[in-house]
Amino acid sequence: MAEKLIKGPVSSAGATRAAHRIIRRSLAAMAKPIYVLNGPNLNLLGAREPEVYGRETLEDLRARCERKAAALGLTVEFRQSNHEGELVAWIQEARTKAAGLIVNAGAFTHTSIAMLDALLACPVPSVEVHLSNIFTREPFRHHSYISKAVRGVICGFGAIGYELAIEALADAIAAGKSK
Ligand code: CA2
Repeated sequence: MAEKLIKGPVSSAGATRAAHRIIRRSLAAMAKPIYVLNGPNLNLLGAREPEVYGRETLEDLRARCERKAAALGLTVEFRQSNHEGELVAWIQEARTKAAGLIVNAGAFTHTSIAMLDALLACPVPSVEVHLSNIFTREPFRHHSYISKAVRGVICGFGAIGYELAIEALADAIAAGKSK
């Protein structure tokens, strides 16, 4: 047994080097922010439909994400756009600039093959988030084009869903997951 303990690290120098490589990569990834991208009309949060989307404003959501990320030793780049092309450009930017990606694509969730294609081409781990439970709402909200391209989907938990997504990404980033 003792012999095994002594021999282990010496005979597994290759494995040790590989482990160091993974740690170096994870640390480098953690130096990059998690991109949190919000789609159309989410700038109206807090102003209308609190029974569906909650009372928090988009700025509250930003502060919540920043707090959660900081607690996990991460940072966030939090953005919102009403324009599909701008969201596509930001997903493309995330390919090299982000450690991970959270997307609430708003109504583009249910329409955008362009966002799906951008996400499929994005090598960083990503999570789709919805404030509301899209499956208990109108049938046209039940299908998401982008789900196919993400690691996981969180919906129906309101603002906390963004925090859950950050936790999931922190785990994926630390594990050196590429997608
Ligand atoms: O539940 C979500 O997070 C959604 O992505 C929100 C989108 C909706 O189209 C998706 O089906 C589900 C809509 C965001 C609109 O947000 C508003 C907030 C306040 C007032 C009006 C719209």
